[in-house]
Amino acid sequence: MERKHVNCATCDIACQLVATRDGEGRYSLEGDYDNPLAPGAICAKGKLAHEIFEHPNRLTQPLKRVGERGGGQWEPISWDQAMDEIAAKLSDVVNKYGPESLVVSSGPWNCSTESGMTRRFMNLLGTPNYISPVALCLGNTAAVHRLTYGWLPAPDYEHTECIVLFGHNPHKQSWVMEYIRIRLAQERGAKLIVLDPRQSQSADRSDIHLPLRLGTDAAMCLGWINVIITEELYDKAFVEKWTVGFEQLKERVLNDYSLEKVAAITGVDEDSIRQAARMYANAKSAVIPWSPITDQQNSSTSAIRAQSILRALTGNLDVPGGDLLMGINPDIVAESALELHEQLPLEQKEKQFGFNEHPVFTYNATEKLRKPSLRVWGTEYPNQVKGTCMAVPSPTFRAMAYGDPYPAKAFISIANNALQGYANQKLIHDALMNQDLVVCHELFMTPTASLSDYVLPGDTWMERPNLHDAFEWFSLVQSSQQLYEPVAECKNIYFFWHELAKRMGMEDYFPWKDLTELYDYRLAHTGLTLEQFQGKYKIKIAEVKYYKYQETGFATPSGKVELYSSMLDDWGLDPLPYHRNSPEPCQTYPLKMFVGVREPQFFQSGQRHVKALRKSNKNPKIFVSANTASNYALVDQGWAKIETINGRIRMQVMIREDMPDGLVRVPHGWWLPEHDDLGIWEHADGILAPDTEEYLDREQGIPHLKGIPCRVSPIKSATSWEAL
Ligand SMILES: Nc1nc2c(c(=O)[nH]1)N[C@H]1C(S)=C(S)[C@@H](COP(=O)(O)OP(=O)(O)OC[C@H]3O[C@@H](n4cnc5c(=O)[nH]c(N)nc54)[C@H](O)[C@@H]3O)O[C@H]1N2
Ligand SMILES: Nc1nc2c(c(=O)[nH]1)N[C@H]1C(S)=C(S)[C@@H](COP(=O)(O)OP(=O)(O)OC[C@H]3O[C@@H](n4cnc5c(=O)[nH]c(N)nc54)[C@H](O)[C@@H]3O)O[C@H]1N2
Ligand code: SF4
Ligand SMILES: [Mo]
Repeated sequence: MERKHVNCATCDIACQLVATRDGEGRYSLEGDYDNPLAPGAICAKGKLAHEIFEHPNRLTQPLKRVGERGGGQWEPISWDQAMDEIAAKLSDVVNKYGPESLVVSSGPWNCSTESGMTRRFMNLLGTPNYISPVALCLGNTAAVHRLTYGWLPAPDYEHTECIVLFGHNPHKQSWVMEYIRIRLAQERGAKLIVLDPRQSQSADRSDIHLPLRLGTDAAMCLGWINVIITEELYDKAFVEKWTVGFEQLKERVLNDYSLEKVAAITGVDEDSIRQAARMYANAKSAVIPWSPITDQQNSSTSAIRAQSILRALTGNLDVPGGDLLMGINPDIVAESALELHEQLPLEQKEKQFGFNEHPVFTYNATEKLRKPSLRVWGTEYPNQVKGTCMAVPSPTFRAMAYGDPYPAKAFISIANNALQGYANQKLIHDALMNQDLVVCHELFMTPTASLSDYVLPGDTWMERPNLHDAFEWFSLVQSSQQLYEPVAECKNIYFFWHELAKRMGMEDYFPWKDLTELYDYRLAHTGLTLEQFQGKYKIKIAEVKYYKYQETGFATPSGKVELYSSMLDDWGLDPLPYHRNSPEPCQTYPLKMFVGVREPQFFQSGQRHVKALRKSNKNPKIFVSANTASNYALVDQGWAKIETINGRIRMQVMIREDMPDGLVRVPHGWWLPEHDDLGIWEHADGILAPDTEEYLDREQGIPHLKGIPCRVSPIKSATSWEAL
C-alpha cells in the first residue's frame, strides 16, 4: 500500500497525517503516530477532508461577474482571459491612483505557505497595503512581542512545569496538536492555570481557574506582576542584567494596580489572584502560550506586553521549559526573505493605512526594528506569522469606502473571507462595493467571492506539495506531499502571482516555473531538492539552543527586554502596560457579548456546506446561562435577536451551565451557502462588532471582540439548512 505524508491545512495548526492509497487511487487520512510533538493528532475536519473539498460547491473554473456586483450572475472564462483582464484593470487603477491604491487581504493559514509571493508582488508594485486576519490572531501578537524582546517565542511544552492559558481552549476538535502537547505536559505533572470567564474544557482540567471578567486580561497580568514584585518572586539576576524599566514598571503596578483594584476590575478575589501568580512564578519553568483571546481586546497591546513582561520577570525566556526565541529556521529560505521589503521605498511604507494612528504592527514599527533585527537575527525584515508590517484593517476599509486619506480602488482577497473576517461588516461591504476591481482566489463561493468581479478557483492542500515552516515561529519544517492533481482549472496562489507578474512587467522576479521549482530554490542551500527533502523528512526540527540572548542581546532598540517600551514612548503612547475600560452595559444594551468558543465542526467561516459536519451544528447558537435566558424570555433551542450599537443578527439559543450570568457568546463566521444570497446579513458576528475608536486597541487599532454591550430578545425564525 502506498503511503504519503501530508500536513492538513483545513485549519491552521498543520497536523501531520498519513495518507494511505487504496486500489482506486484514493487516499484515506489518519493521524501520524511518528510525529514527535503530537502523536496521532487529527480531528473530524481533517478526517473528512475529501467531503469538504470534493463537494459540488467547489469552484472549478475562473468566473467573471456579469451584471451588478453581488448580483450572483457569472460567466465562466479561461485563466488567460481572467489574468489579462485583471492585469489591465489593475494597471488602470495604479496609473490613475498610484500603486498604494491596491489592497490585498490574505488569510495565510489555509494557503500556507505561499512562500512570500504576495508581499513580493506588492513590494515590487509599490503598495504597503496588505491586510490580514492575522491582525486579530497571532500576527499582531508577534508584532507586540517584538516591542518587548524582539521576537515571538514558542512554548517549550515538552519540558515545562506550568502552563498558563488566557481563555485559550484547545480540545479534541480544536487545534488537536496543541491539545495533545498540553495534555502530555499535564500527564508529566505540569500545572495548568486557566483564565476564562466561562467554565471551559481547559478550565475543567486546570489546577487553578480564574473566572475573570471579559476583556480584563491586561489588568489581571498587572495584578500578577504586582504580586511577583511585592513578594520578590522575580528573577533578580535576569532583571538586573537584561531588562530596562523595572523601576517604572514597579511604580506603575504598586501605584495604579493594587490587588484590591485588580480584584475590582477583574471580578476575581485577591487571594485567588495571589495564589495563581505564586504558582506561576514559583514553578521551575513556565510557559504562557500565545492566545487569540488577548489579540482581540481594546487593551490587547497592554495584555500581550504584560504577558511578555511576566515571562521576562520570572526568567522564563529562552530557557528549558520556558518560552523559546527560536529565530530564523536554518533549513529553508524564510518567506520574509522572499518578500523583498527592502524594495519598497520608505515614502511608500509611510503611506500604509494606520501607519501613524496605530503603529504597532505597521511598517512604522518594522522600520524602527530593522537594525536590532539585523544584529540579533541576521535579517532586517523578519515578518513572523506575516504579521509584523501590515496595514490596519479599519482605516484601510474606510479608505476603500470613502477615499480618505487617499483612494484605494483595487482589492484582491486570497484564501480569506474578508467580508466576515474583521469588525464592522457594513463598512467592509461598502468598501468592496466602492472598488474598481475586486478579485478573489477561493475554493468556494463565499460572501466575499460573491462581491467580486473575478473569482479564481484555488487548489487544496491535498493537490499541491507544501513545506510548512510554522510561519517562522517554531524552528521546524514539515513536508506535505501532493496526493492528487488539482481538479479542473484549480490553481495555486503562486500560479496567480506568477501570471499577474508576467503581465505587469515583473517576470524576472518570479523566475520559478511552479511551486516545486520555488521550493527547490528555498532548499537549495541544504543540497536537497523538494522531492529529496520530502523523501527524507516528514518533519525536521532544528536543534534548539537556549540562552541565545547571552551572546546577541535582544532585538530591541536597547538590546534588552524593554519592560518600559522605548518605541511606544517615541510614538507618544503609554510605554507601560495599563488596563483600559471598555464600554459598559447600559439600559439599552444591558448584557455583554463576546465572539468566540470555536465550533468543533468548522474552521472559522468554512465548511458550512458539508452535510456530515453541519448536521450536528445546523444553526449558529448563542450561549447564555439559565438566569440570563429567563430574564430575557429566551427558551432553549428558540431563536433570539442580538443587537449592539453596530447592528443586529439572529441566532438560536443554547442554555449552558458553563456560561456566567449576563454574558452572551456569539460564534464567529456564520453564513449560509444554501441560501441564494448566502445569508450574508443573517448571522455574521462582524455585523455586531463596532470599530469606532473606543472599541479599538489604541496601539494596534484592532477591534474589541471580548465584551461588547448588547441586548437579546426572542424572535420566531427558522433557517433552511436542509436545502444543502
Ligand atoms: N469578525 C471576526 N473576524 C475574525 C475573527 C472573529 O472571531 N471575528 N477571528 C480571527 C481569527 S482567530 C482568524 S484565525 C482569522 C481567520 O481568517 P481566515 O483564515 O482568512 O479564515 P476565513 O475568513 O474563514 O477564510 C478562509 C478562506 O480560505 C478559503 N481556503 C481554504 N483553503 C484554501 C486554499 O487552499 N486556497 C484558497 N485560495 N482558499 C482557501 C476557505 O474556503 C475560506 O473561505 O479571522 C480573524 N477574524
Ligand atoms: N474546531 C475549530 N477549531 C479551531 C478553530 C475553529 O474555527 N474551529 N479556529 C482555530 C483558531 S484560528 C483559533 S485562533 C483558535 C481559537 O481558539 P481558542 O483560543 O480556544 O478561542 P475560543 O474557543 O474562541 O475561546 C476560548 C475561551 O476564551 C474565553 N474567553 C472569551 N472572552 C474572554 C476574555 O476576555 N478573557 C479570557 N481570558 N477568556 C475569554 C471563552 O469563554 C472560551 O472558553 O481555535 C483554533 N481551533
Ligand atoms: S486540527 Fe483538524 S483541521 Fe486542524 S490541522 Fe489538525 S486535522 Fe486538520
Ligand atoms: Mo485564529
